[in-house]
Amino acid sequence: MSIPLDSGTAKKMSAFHCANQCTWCDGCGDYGIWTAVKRSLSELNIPPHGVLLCYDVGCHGNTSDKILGYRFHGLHGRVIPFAAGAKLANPKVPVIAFGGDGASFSEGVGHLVHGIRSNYPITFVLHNNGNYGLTTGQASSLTQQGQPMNTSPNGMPEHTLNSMDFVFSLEPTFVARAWSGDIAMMTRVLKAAIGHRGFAFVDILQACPTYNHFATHEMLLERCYDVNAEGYKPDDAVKARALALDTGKRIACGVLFQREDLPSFYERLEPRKNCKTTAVEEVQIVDTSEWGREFV
Ligand SMILES: Cc1ncc(C[n+]2csc(CCOP(=O)(O)OP(=O)(O)O)c2C)c(N)n1
Ligand code: SF4
Ligand SMILES: [Mg+2]
Repeated sequence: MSIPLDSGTAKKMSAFHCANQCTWCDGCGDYGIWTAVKRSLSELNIPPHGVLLCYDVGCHGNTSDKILGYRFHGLHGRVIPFAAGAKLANPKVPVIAFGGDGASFSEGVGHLVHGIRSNYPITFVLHNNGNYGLTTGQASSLTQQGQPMNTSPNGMPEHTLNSMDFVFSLEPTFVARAWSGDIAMMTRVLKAAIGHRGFAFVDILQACPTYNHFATHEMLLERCYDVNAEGYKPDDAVKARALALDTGKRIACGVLFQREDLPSFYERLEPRKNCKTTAVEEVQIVDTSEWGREFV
């Protein structure tokens, strides 16, 4: 692990407790993901003041004021550039970005491409509920083709984007999958992702009982299994890609692929090599008026 994660003192999940009431629908998978995030951070001994949690816009984004920690709640589809920028400014702090399937595979898909390609040293958690939840059940590019949704009552006409095939085509260094009803598995996967050297992509299949009637909690409970518990080793990208795509009968969850031999974006920056300080520690007031006069 390249990131020092243990702050030295044992922390409890309750350290992340926030008094604001949750507004998610009954049975929403966001409850499970929210719990697993708190659990993984406390098990890693990361206190609320030792992590940056960056939320996109959407139902999942409403977690931003239901948890303690340094938090950011941005524009739809734009969470990755913010999270990456914050991490580059202060690489000592673990950064976790959260995005919906709508944000990440439509409005913000370009950011996802370059997040993976650049291997920014951040964790990205996809709340994959297969629709635009906050805007009341619009079809997203990950909704099943033909599925009637509020914006396409006759069935979504376009074909569904194969998100895992797409992610693997970008040569990621970490890919994991979990589902919102299995807190123990989400916790294990999140802990591995937070400790990863570069960009960690975590796909969490999330129940949305209000609008997603095609990948329900019950269906996920039946099909999802822990591939690592069956002896699978996540060191072969070709095997991992095939496993990730084969969801017909069973859905492989756990750490699907990881390589730690490639440096992260920060480690590749020449000016930062051998630097003892971080960019935030170098901030100072500089009088630029003299240089400005050249242009007047
Ligand atoms: C650029 C932009 N496009 C559209 C919207 C409207 N909008 C807000 S939330 C949302 C749906 C979010 O869906 P998703 O990202 O999947 O998150 P979920 O609500 O499902 O968690 C949309 C379309 C917006 N705020 N900004
Ligand atoms: S609409 Fe779906 S994702 Fe949004 S709060 Fe309700 S169940 Fe959760
Ligand atoms: Mg969604």
